[in-house]
Amino acid sequence: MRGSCRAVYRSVMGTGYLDSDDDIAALATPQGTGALAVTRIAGPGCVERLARVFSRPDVLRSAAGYAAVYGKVLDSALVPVDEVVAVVFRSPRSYTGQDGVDIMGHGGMASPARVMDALMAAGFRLALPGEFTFRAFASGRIDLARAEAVDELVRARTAEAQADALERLGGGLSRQLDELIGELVRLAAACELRLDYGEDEHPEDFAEALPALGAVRERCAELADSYAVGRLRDRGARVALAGKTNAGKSSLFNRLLKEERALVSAHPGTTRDYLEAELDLGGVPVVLVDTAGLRVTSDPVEEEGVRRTRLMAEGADLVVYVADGRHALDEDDYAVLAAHPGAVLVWNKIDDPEALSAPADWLPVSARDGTGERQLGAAIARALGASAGEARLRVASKRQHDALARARDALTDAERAFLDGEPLDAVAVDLAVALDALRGIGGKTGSEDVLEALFSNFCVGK
Ligand SMILES: Nc1nc2c(ncn2[C@@H]2O[C@H](COP(=O)(O)OP(=O)(O)OP(=O)(O)O)[C@@H](O)[C@H]2O)c(=O)[nH]1
Ligand SMILES: [Mg+2]
Repeated sequence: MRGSCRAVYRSVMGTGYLDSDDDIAALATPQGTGALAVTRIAGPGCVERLARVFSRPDVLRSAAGYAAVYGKVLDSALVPVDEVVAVVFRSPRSYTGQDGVDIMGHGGMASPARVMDALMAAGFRLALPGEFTFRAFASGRIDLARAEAVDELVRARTAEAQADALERLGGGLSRQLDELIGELVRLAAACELRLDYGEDEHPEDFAEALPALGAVRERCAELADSYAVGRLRDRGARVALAGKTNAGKSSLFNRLLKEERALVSAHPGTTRDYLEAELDLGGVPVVLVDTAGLRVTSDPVEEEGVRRTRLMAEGADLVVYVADGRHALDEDDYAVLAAHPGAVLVWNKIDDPEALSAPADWLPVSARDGTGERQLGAAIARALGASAGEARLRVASKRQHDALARARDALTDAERAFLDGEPLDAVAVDLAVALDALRGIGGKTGSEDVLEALFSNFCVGK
């Protein structure tokens, strides 16, 4: 257990993360019906403790790492509660770095609960959110960037977000940061050397280091910028379909979802309550919202629907404004569009012989026959800023983004200080700030608040 982590424990939630000698247990699979449920345990005494409630204690005790032991979990009256296969991990070759066991039992609501009761009776403590991963971090097995990647991986909702997180978990980001840190250490040493010599002698020597400094600054900036896409892929976006009654919003909603979810009819004012559904648009998990058509109405229920549409549109990351292409735009359309300057503009019903041609900037679409559907998906992804570019490494955590931005700014200051002829002391200070920021990403200089905030948001059982 590292010293910097030990202090965290006292500030965090009473019992907790730094109590690493405890044997902990948690259900690692979702609750509900399923073939299997995995209950995970870890801690220095966890195998011995499990043996107390296991039908074949000696086989379990003598199991080597990676061995699978068949047996039954027993309650305190030694009555079997489930038939399981226990996969044993031996320190340090385990997720946490400690001894651990993944107990594979039957799924469903009842079996895992009875196994957990038996474990609690044997003296296990229920694990805190992210506590297994915290132990992996505390034992030095993974750094903080990889610990975050674990959480991002299990929460990923699209293949793209999952691939990004997997790359970070594999250490892609950590290796890149180590390289940048190494480069900055070298630059800081060069700077110190000049300071030791007395900078009046050869201040220009440090000028040779400027291109390298600029390259590190550039890389920090690129990584910080990758957050916009990384966050979108991680969190997703809300996209609201808005427009007048009968424009074809619900038809478009169904088309994008590829199922007949929303009611469609020629009767204006069909949709009243809004509908939501999740879909994957260019790697971004999008919550698409179908809303009540905008019009002045004397029906109080429909009026409430219109009010909610306006709220939805205001709260959305993006508005897709749908117009009935058979009618010219009027001032009511323009009023809505003025309120949503970034809206994606859809000219619907172009299959209809009476349809007018789409004005400039409007996407010609037919919700009926699917014309323009692919272009619409691409336009939404583009408007969300989700075009991923070539970047292979992406950051998805605000903490990482902020640290990279801090490093970028400090390095910009360092370059400017040198070019302005300021004393090298000033440059050295800026380099130290940048180094500190980059080291913080891996958790090498992690503060207690950061660790607490980070791990307490994890899933239990991870
Ligand atoms: N020809 C043609 N008709 C369409 C198209 N899209 C929708 N319609 C028709 O337009 C009418 C209204 O469609 P909806 O999808 O219910 O329109 P809406 O915007 O959800 O309407 P409200 O919920 O009342 O605001 C229906 O009769 C649809 O069949 C299209 O692309 N082409
Ligand atoms: Mg509708």
